[in-house]
Amino acid sequence: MLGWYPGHMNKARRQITEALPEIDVVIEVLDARLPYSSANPMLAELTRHKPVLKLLSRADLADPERTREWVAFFDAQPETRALAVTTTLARELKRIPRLCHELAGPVRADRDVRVMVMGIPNVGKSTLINGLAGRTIAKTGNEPAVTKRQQKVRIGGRVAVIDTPGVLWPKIEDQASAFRLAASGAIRD
Ligand SMILES: Nc1nc2c(ncn2[C@@H]2O[C@H](COP(=O)(O)OP(=O)(O)OP(=O)(O)O)[C@@H](O)[C@H]2O)c(=O)[nH]1
Ligand SMILES: [Mg+2]
Repeated sequence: MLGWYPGHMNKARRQITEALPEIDVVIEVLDARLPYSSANPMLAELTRHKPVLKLLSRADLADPERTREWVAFFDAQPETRALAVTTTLARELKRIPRLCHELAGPVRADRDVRVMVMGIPNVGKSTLINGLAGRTIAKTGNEPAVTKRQQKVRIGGRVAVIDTPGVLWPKIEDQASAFRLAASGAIRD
């Protein structure tokens, strides 16, 4: 596996690190079919001082009972809320701005709550941005590395969200996880 980790992901991770000090809330997008394997430990380390909304995307493709258990598990963690959605259905995203405000706590009245959307490639981050904004501003597609750079969008309700390129981590130790990630489309064919 040595040397597989692409340069664009290094860059994406660096830019996430640079932008993080200004961020109030992180939305970590996970694949509802593989909530454990789609969680990037590198991002968890970067964001451990931020409140986080764990968004389980592709709920339409996952086992509803298992998904409920995962949501309850994440919801019980400190400074963490969880929500399972079919990200392509904008109506399922309506609760997200309010959840971001709750997680952020009080912010100055003259500025937006700043939210950064992050996660592995091809999990639905840009689809989420478009659904929240109510218009197509981010390019989406069923392959990894569609998003090349950060993009900030104000979605109303005093919330601004930043889309980021998908990031994996250099050494995927667990072979079962590597297989699930490949099957989910996070790694190029
Ligand atoms: N079935 C289903 N498909 C989804 C859902 N959310 C996103 N998709 C599809 O998943 C694919 C990837 O979506 P994107 O929003 O481009 O993913 P991304 O995380 O921005 O990907 P990168 O920018 O490459 O990191 C697209 O074909 C979406 O239509 C969902 O909840 N259910
Ligand atoms: Mg994208």
